[in-house]
Amino acid sequence: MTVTLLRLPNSWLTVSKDFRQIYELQYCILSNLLDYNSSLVAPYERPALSKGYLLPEAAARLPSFHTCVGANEERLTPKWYKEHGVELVLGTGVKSADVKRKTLLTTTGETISYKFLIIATGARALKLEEFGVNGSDAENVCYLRDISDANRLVNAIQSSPGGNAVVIGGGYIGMECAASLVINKINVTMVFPEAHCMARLLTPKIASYYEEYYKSRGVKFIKGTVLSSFDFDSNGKVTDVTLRDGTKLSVDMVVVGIGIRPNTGLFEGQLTLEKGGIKVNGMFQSSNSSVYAIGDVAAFPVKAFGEKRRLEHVDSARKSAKHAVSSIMEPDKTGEFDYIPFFYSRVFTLSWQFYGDNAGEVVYYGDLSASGSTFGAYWVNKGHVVGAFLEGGTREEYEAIAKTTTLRPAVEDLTELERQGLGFAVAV
Ligand code: NAD
Ligand code: ISD
Repeated sequence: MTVTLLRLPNSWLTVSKDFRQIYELQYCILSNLLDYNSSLVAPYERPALSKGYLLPEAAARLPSFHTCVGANEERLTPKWYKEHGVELVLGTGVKSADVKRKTLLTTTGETISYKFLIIATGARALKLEEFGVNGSDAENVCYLRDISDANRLVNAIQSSPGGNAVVIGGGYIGMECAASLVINKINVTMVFPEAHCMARLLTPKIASYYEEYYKSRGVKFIKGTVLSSFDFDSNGKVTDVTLRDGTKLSVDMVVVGIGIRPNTGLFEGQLTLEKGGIKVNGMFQSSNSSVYAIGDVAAFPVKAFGEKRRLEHVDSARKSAKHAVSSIMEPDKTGEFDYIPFFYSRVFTLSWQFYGDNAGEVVYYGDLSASGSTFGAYWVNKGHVVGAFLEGGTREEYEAIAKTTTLRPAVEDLTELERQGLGFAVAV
């Protein structure tokens, strides 16, 4: 039986090694449906877009980063889908879904029936208009979610040699794009409302390390304020950015990374939602037993935290995809998903990983004042290590902090934990 893969751009969410088993069943996988017109390429690894794709030399380009190369697995080119009996439907959206009837209606007017549905619709970038600012359509205002956004960003970079960019947002997109702009010799000012960058994850002390490094590379920070309006030239290009604190900045280009919203629209009123996403159990099954949800759109139980989380990261996307497939194919052999959240980023020559939960007291180790150093932190909650961050570690050291957050060892003496530093994790 053929699989219908309804794909819209950048859907590594749907694809895992086990994906090839799918063609034994009748499946439908919905992926990134809202952007369906913007790209006609087979699923790819989105993390490349804010990193290697933006480099001035030897930039990453398709087909090199089709899924699943990021997981060190086979590269799934269009030929792969053909050879494995997977129908790859590009440039087609789903207009409506009827989970009771188990049907989908596509933008081409086709009705598709399914036995199981895996929702991997991901999320969409929040637009400035949602905060009352107009101008997202200007050609030098760039978002970054899919490959067409990345192409637009590359064009803007190439049209602004030695120019000025304002990066709005201090999260993953803001930090990774700012680093790429600097590497492209563009002057960068970052603007975000919080007191420090990466506020969802990092403590002020860790964030300060990265901000100082960025400053040493010429990046300016304007914190505690947001964009208020743009000025445009007669061609509709943004020339100036005015901030709510009154600052006016002259720009050649603007990059916006102000967060995402899960694409749940098709299923609202049909499936139970939680944390802004589709609520699923430990098998990734939604409130309708034939419908599964994975990746950024799924709110799943994180056993170790005793609550549901919606995780926006490639690692949970890959692993949730694999687990959902296994839940469907081998329900008797598949247990509840047991996952420790993992996040990472690479900018300039820096590279960090974080595992677990950033809750509780923070214990730092290493030299956070020296650029290029190895340092880290543990989060200790209710007497147990629940989270661990490490900058500049080796593979073995990252494995050690991952293991530590899985085992959650008890810690009584925080001073002793600080003294042992990375050695504590290595010895666990
Ligand atoms: P984010 O949630 O990481 O950061 C959003 C940032 O925008 C925050 O700093 C926030 O304060 C700021 N912000 C919100 N409203 C604002 C406003 N009106 N003006 C200025 N700043 C505002 O989201 P993102 O950076 O847009 O990233 C989008 C998605 O891509 C996330 O899901 C992220 O996890 C993912 N991503 C991850 C990686 C990685 O894991 N390495 C890399 C790139 C993207
Ligand atoms: O690692 C990443 C990355 O670069 C993304 O864009 O995870 C994300 C997504 O938010 C997962 O969809």
